[in-house]
Amino acid sequence: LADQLGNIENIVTLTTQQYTLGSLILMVSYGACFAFILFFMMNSQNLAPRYRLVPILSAVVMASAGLSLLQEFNLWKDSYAFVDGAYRPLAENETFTNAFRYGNWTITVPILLTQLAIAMGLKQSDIQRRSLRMAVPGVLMIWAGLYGQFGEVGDFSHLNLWGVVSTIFFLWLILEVRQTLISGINNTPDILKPWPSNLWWFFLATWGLYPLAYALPQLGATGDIVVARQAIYSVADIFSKLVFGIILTRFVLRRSSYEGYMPAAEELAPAPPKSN
Ligand code: RET
Repeated sequence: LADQLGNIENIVTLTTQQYTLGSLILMVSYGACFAFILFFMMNSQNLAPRYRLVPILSAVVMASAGLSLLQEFNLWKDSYAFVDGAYRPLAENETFTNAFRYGNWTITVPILLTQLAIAMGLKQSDIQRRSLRMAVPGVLMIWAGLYGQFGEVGDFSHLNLWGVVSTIFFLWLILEVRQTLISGINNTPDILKPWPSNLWWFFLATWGLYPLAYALPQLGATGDIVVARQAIYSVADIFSKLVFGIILTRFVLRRSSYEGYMPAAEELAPAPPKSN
């Protein structure tokens, strides 16, 4: 069985358009990640100290995801060769796989969940406890999926079995995230209470895209499916990491000023010396 396992990218020939679109999607994804590293770093300056880690962790996520997507981009380029008017897999002794994405999520998913716990204003011991309780099902979900995604070719029993196992961990994770948001709401000033409940829907909508991309090969091993899957992963990545980071940063910015924090540098800096 093991040698029948594989990824559909290695059995499908792409048109020039499909190949270019695939490269483009991967390029925009890593480009967006790298571009936002500095944005998140700068934003940490304006926050109360207890929230500063929120955008800093976003910068770490951006760097980590950017490197892994750059790797996927290079792998994409190496895995296809232009032969007889089409982009053919396995022509250059290299296979494509999305498995590196899963490797990367092992790092980014626990970080994203920790950011959530910090942004909810929980006390230190609760942040640690809640992050751990979310990270455990999160990582198990990813590893089950990582193993499962090698079964996209041929019969789908391996893909589906591990997809179900992974989904069970996902449901467990969803319950843990809900608990974090509920204790967050109790901790959040009235005027900011809509934020955690909107985050709940945002979380479900964006994290829910990943299982769709996982299941997609069952619709057929075609070039359109290969490209559509890169597109779904990219949209999911940009919203669950980048837009999520922007939302959390704006939320903790409001929390900071609501809790009476003023960025000290601006208040206390001496006036610039007059020239002449
Ligand atoms: C898998 C396998 C199929 C079943 C399910 C999955 C869920 C994956 C998710 C991934 C989230 C990744 C994020 C990455 C950000 O850096 C593993 C595809 C349920 C929810 C948010």
